[in-house]
Amino acid sequence: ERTVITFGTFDVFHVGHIRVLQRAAALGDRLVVGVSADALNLAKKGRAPVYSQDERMEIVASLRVVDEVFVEESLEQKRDYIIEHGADVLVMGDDWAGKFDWVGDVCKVVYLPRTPSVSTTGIIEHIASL
Ligand code: C2G
Repeated sequence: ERTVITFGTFDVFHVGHIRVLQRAAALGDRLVVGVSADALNLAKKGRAPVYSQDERMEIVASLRVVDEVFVEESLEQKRDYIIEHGADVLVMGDDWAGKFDWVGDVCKVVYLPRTPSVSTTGIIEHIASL
């Protein structure tokens, strides 16, 4: 059995998110998703997500292509999460290209192209302008 792991915030869930998860799932038999903690987002982006980590986890866990979800507390723990979940492949969108090559000693690392012209920031700006 080939396990695929991926990570993300998945805030204000949109079509770019489902497409990367579907493409990640297609690379193996089982898809595990690390959903980034609220505290990690605050540290990384300087703002809290629109949806709480519990809500984001509930949404991602409900998807047909997702087998398991867990909280991603920090970017540095990536190798530990990969080992803990027995992942054979790490998938990330290509906005992260090269950034996680350092886990290449424990699994294969694949960067998939992002879906063009959809982003959480764009959605927030759109709604704010209504
Ligand atoms: N994504 C995509 N196309 C978009 C938007 C996002 O393919 N138009 C992908 C990203 O490349 C990523 C996943 O969807 O693989 C989740 O994106 P974010 O929620 O923005 O995740 P991010 O905040 O980058 O968190 O350990 C890494 C982080 O937790 C990743």
